[in-house]
This record gives sequence, structure tokens and C-alpha cells, in this order.
Amino acid sequence: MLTLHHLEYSQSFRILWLLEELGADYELKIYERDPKTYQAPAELKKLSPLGSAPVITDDQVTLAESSAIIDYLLDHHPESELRVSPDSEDRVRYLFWMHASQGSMMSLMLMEAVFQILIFRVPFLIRPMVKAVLEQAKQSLIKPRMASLLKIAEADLKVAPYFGGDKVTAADIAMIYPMAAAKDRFYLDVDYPECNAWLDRVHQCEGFRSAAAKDGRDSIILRV
Ligand SMILES: N[C@@H](CCC(=O)N[C@@H](CS)C(=O)NCC(=O)O)C(=O)O
Repeated sequence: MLTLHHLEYSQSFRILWLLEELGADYELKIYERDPKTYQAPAELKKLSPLGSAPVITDDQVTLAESSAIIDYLLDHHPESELRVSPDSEDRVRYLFWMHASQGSMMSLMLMEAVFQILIFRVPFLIRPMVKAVLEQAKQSLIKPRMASLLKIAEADLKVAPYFGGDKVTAADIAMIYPMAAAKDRFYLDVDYPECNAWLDRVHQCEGFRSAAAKDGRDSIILRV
């Protein structure tokens, strides 16, 4: 039996959405974050050496890492159209966003989240100084790189309504978390109307809505 081990307010929402899009038969186990450290509970951590979500278990298989899980699930659903075929004119955009999502956008958003948590972890007296240093790092490191990615996304979403063409594909599922995080942290603002319209569009997708209902949280993003 396929089981998704899903951590609330986390990237594992993407796998939940993917499973709903695939109409897969699976069991969902939802884990709560520690309210102080925001870490996954020990029960989830012991499933995989990475100790992070998402994790899937499927008979003898235990697999962590979002992109690996997406590929594994698509391999097991060859009938699905969520992967854009190599001869499609949308293939290059699909490939770019599948990989830019994890390789570029998620790492920037992770940096942003770590900065945010650090500010509250340092002693009160040195907090303003740490805040100023991290703000500078954000402005020089995260902001321009995120702006470059959002500009490419804006141009691509003028070509087609989704990252892999005229319907939802795995690229949109991969992109939901970094795009929602970018919106939440004010990188994705009114200067990117196509990206905002895409976010609205995917929130209306049937698969997204049923995933959100199963998740049962008010947001997919962790707010600290
Ligand atoms: N690159 C990994 C990152 C996984 C990751 O960092 N997951 C976070 C949730 S967004 C997590 O499990 N945090 C809780 C913890 O590490 O205890 C993936 O895509 O699966």
C-alpha cells in the first residue's frame, strides 16, 4: 500500500496534490510540526535518514526527496499526462520549471525561511544587528535571483497558462510551493500579474482543492 507521510505546512503538499491529480490509491498520514522548533516529529524523522517531509512508503520502498517522489509516482502512472512528452513544444519549458523549482527557487526560499527563524533565535540584544545583516543578505542575494526567476515565469506564462502547456502538469505541482512561498514573503507582488493569475488558477484546480481539503490547513506555507 502506498502511503504519503505528509508534514503540515510543508513541501509535501505537492505530493498530496500530485496523488489527487493522479487519482491514486493511497493512505495519507499527516504529522504536526513541533510548535517551538517547527521540526517534524520523531515518528516521521525515523522513516528516512533525511528526516524530512515528504516521504512515501510503498511496500518495500521508502523514498524521500520531492523530485524523486514525483518521478517515482509518474513512473507508476504511465497513463498520466502530467509529464510533458519529449516531442511536445512545451517540453523545454516543462523541464526548466521542473528543475528550477527545486534547484533554484526552493533553495532561495529555504534561505529566506532560515533567515526568518534565525532572527527570532538570537539573543534579544543583538537581534537588531543580526536583522540588519540578514536584510542586507536578502536584498543582495535572494531578491535579485528571485526577480530573475519570476521574470522568466512571467514571460513563460504569457506563452501558455501553465508551466507545461495548456493544462496542469507536474511542473505546476513542483512550482506551487516556491511560488506560494514567494507570494507569502512578498517577492511575488503586483509586478507579476501572470504569476499571480497562475496562482489563482491552480488554486481552483479540482486536484488542488481536494488535496487542500485533505490537508485541512489554512495555508500550505509555514508562517513563523
Ligand atoms: N529537498 C527536500 C527538502 C525537504 C524538507 O526540507 N522538508 C521540510 C518541510 S518543507 C521538513 O521536513 N522540515 C521539518 C524537519 O526537517 O524536521 C525535499 O524536497 O523533499
